[in-house]
Amino acid sequence: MKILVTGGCGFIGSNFIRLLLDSRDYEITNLDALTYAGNLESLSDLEDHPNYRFVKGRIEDRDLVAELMRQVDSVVNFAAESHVDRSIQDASSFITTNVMGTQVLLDAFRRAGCKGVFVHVSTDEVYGSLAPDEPAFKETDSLYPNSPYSASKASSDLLCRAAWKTFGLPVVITRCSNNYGPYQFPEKLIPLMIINGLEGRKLPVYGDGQNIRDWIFVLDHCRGCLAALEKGRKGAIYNFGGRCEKTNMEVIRSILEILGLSEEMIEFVKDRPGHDRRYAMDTSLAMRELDWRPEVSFERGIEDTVKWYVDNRYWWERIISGQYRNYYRVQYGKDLGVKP
Ligand code: NAD
Ligand code: TDX
Repeated sequence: MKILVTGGCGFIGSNFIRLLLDSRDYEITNLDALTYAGNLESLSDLEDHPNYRFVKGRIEDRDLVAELMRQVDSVVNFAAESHVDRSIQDASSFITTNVMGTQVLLDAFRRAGCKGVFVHVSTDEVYGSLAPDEPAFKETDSLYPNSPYSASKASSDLLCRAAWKTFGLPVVITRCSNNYGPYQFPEKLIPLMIINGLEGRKLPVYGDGQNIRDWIFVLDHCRGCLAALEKGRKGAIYNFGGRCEKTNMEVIRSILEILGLSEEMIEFVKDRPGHDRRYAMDTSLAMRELDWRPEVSFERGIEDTVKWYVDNRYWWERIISGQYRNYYRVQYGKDLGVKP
């Protein structure tokens, strides 16, 4: 099988490519724009793998996508603008990439007559926010996105559904809860808190710190995406989650404890506007149809993750200094052509 993985230089995409190259004999093309969130260094050890190639480009580039689509069977679409706070500052790139880019991929997949599957990777945030006593989200729930980010992801899900209904495109949509693990960009809660702790900086907690997220180790999510690619029912939506609801304060306390640091490092800051209170996922459909379940406990996953950031200072120090942006020029002899 030949697979186009989009956004493969991001957090989840790079872990997914690693999993594929370790466990399958598929040929992978990684199409990534190398925005600020894309880091070629996350896959530097796999650059020369015979089943892997990197193409720098945007998913909304029709000509490039059409050409690549003629060379593959299936698509796994991770490419997105993914940070809620940035979408509150400026939503425009979220519309371009998440909405328009997804439609370009769908159109090109159809026109090229790809024989495989189009897996669209989405998020629990499309369902909105839960009250403390409400049941976990099901795939049949209505969409109530609350941030520009989640609204753009919900829009892309609906475009995928429309492609399935109108053209019979073999689309599978996955919706996952909050991921954590190696190679996550240090703007997201867990890597930010680990790195601030290691650097002796304050840990900024939004609002009262009682917002609840369902945390899943990234490899469990990647296994789910692979199951969706290989076994997913066409037209289906599958929820993935870690069955691990925790308040932000609980997560931060676990990190401080592993690092042997005091809670005095915590600083309560202004809340995120429109901050979703709680997410929780009902994953029974994926468990039944894909024979999937999360395998890594939070206790093990967070230990491993903290250890990874301690052991891989080089990786995140180059992000903080901006040095990671030079890697493309060093490897490919060309400028990135985009501002960080
Ligand atoms: P990320 O921000 O770490 O990575 C996104 C990648 O997409 C980067 O490599 C970036 O360069 C690339 N990209 C951005 N715009 C592009 C464009 N126009 N064309 C080509 N490439 C582009 O994101 P992530 O956390 O790895 O998330 C991956 C996907 O999973 C996203 O679709 C996100 O919505 C979804 N998701 C993430 C989480 C999570 O907890 N991180 C949970 C559920 C779903
Ligand atoms: O500095 C912070 N302080 C803080 O209290 C940051 C960055 C976050 N938070 C809070 C906000 C959230 O309640 O922590 C929680 C997690 O925040 P993020 O890491 O920004 O994730 P979230 O907004 O929950 O969205 C994530 O999960 C779903 C991903 O970024 C999305 O891409 C994914 O779709």
